[in-house]
Amino acid sequence: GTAQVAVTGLAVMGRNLARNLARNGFRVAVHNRTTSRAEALVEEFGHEGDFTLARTAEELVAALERPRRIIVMVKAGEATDAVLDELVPLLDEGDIVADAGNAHWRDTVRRHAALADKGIRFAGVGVSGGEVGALEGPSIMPGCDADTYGELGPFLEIISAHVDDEPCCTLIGPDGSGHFVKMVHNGIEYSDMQLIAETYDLLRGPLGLPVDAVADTFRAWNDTELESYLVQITAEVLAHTDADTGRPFVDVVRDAAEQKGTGRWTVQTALDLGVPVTGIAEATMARAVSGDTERRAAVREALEPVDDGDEGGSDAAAVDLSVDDLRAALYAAKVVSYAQGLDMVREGSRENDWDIDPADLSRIWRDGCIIRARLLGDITQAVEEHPDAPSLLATPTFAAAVADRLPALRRVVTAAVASGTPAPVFSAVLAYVDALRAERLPAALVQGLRDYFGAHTYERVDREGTFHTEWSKDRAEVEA
Ligand code: 2AM
Repeated sequence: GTAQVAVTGLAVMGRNLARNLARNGFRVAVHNRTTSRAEALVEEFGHEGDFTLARTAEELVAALERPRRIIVMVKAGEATDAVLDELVPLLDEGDIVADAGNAHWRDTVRRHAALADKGIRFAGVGVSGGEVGALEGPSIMPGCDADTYGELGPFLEIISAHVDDEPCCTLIGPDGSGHFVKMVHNGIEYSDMQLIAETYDLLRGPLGLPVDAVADTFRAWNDTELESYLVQITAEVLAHTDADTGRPFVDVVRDAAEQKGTGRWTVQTALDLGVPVTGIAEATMARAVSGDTERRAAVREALEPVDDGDEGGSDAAAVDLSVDDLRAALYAAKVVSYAQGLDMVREGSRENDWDIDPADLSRIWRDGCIIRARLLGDITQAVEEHPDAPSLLATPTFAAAVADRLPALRRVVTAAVASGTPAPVFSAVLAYVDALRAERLPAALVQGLRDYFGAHTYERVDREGTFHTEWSKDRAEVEA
């Protein structure tokens, strides 16, 4: 065969990746379980480049030069295993299979090991950028062995987004590291979106702006430090009018956010690693609350007669909040949430021996992906200059940035609480910063309680050692 690379799984993401490869001059073999999809691709877009239509897995394998490079873009989970089961017996030692779907990173670790036993090189490739990104240049997060990257990387780097001449694609680390990083990316995406949503809610509620003014506000913010894809499309979505009713689009959409599960995976993994990603966690929980429609209705009704003294309505003076406060708070909260995400990547890397360079992430997230933002350039610089800083919040640039905006963030959370506007991510990241800054935390009391009921022991501030107080006897302290 003479094709340099294959794509199997030609739903919209796979189709667009295949077209992206062909448009960049690569000879691409295309295959899909349901052949009509592959035929349609060649029919419709064949003029864009050099496609080879493969009707079967055998034809796909035969179409490729060696070592073969096969990109799998099917539904994550069982479908991926089904495709691997079909392909692998047809492959030769040294061939490369890259899973570009949204696999759980633990599945990728498992598949990498299983295929390595058979001499097949496996890559888990995180791809972000949606349909348009897949076609025009996504951000790509590959996890694989270095020799595999040598064969596969040049293809991925050429089709990825670029900032100046730098590709938004680099080898993240071994086996599951690419999908791990993609997962954290998606978690950050959850918190970014929820923060934007909370900001919108406060602008419309307590500040009383009409929706078109909120749209204008986000549009103006996109020329500031908040410049980002998500802020830009927020302005567009908010400015959109429903053709049917003439009402703002955002007012006719049912307010129950869905999730495909990567936020949940991020939180589950973070809990396993013991890393507090409170922004991502609250964003994930907020989606669950929004989708809990029956309970929402029941509790709303049950609490209807309760007057909790909230200001309600749109009394901006009563809550002491300005539009500029929200801009500053949104930036600060984003920074905190990114800091938490980067901490999680560092811990995951340590736990799995992946040796991930955190500066790589912010660098390849600068363009192509959903969380692309001006902020990511500054994060890259800070992490490069201070690789050993235990938190992004401990780097000079971002310590100053957050310190400057902390009063605004506090006013935003205060206003949210006073007006009864739920702002779980704003509240959570502020509490996180306050906890990190605190001289003493009430964790000391928690330790005392644990020692009381479970003899779990404690350490002292003034002496080395582990201690237990004999609570049920004379309350003497003993060395444990
Ligand atoms: P299909 O067109 O034959 O359904 C997204 O669903 C993509 O994953 C589609 O290309 C789909 O192929 C493919 N897919 C889903 N389950 C699959 C399976 N078990 N085997 C192969 N491809 C599958």
